[in-house]
Amino acid sequence: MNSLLKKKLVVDEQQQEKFDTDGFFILPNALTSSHIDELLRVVDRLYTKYKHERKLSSGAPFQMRNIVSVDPIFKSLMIHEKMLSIAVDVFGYNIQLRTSHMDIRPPMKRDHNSVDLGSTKSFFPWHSDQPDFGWPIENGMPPYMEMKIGYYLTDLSDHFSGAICIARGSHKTDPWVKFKGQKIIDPDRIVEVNVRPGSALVWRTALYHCVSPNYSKQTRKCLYFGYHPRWMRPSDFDHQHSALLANCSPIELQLLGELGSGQKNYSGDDPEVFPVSRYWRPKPEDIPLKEWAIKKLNTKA
Ligand SMILES: O=C(O)CCC(=O)C(=O)O
Repeated sequence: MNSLLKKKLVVDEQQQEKFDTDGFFILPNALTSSHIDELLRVVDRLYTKYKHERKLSSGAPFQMRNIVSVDPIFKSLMIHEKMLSIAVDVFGYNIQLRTSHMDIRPPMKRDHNSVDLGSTKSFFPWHSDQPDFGWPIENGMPPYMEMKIGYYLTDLSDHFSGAICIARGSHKTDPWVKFKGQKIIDPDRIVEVNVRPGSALVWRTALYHCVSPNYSKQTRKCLYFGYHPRWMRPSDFDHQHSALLANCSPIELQLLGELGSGQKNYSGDDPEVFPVSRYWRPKPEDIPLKEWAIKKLNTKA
């Protein structure tokens, strides 16, 4: 049973075409400047706290996972109406969060480890997102297992300012070429996502990606929300803690990996004789995002 809608909520034909062919599209002005400021206040508070607690050096990068459980502002970004509509458009309504993270990358000195973009010896080698032991591979390529939305809170419009770099179309065809006896990513396919604050990147995480060195004067700050089907296991949590789940809406519960009803009958109502996972075979109340999307489509029409 396919969880894709027959029509799109917000994604237009060109965006879908780009997402299918190149594996990504960029949305300038996804966040307002006041929203960026509010997010930055929380990001900075967390960064200051952990920098101190973990005794990080001033140039050390910092990543924090499962941020939706850390501050309500991240949980509310998870249900940002337009961005959630985009996730539903490109991946369907039977989805949940696989991961949510913030990534901080202070300016760095130019050295031999940073110049060679994405090389195995560099600070951030080319990779695609996958669990240990990888995805099942078919005809040399991974299937479509997940997508992410990246939110960029600082200015990344300059070359080498710490922006993510992606290999265009590498979810579909092998991007590696031979150069001087080595395998490198085809330079013609590399896109450095040089964007203004508030931009979002909607992308398939099967794309090979790395990060450009940050030779700018400011610390790069961004957030990622990764979505995958509900029948997979998230990477940041098994079940989220009860304090986070208390007072959540049905849609928030679904996205946080629970049943939308808030009940815990994960194996169905007859687990002794006929257990059936509600992730594998959901009831309508388990996936309120479906009803939400259909209602939105009907009001749009
Ligand atoms: O820091 C970045 O922009 C890249 C993060 C990354 O590799 C990922 O989200 O998988």
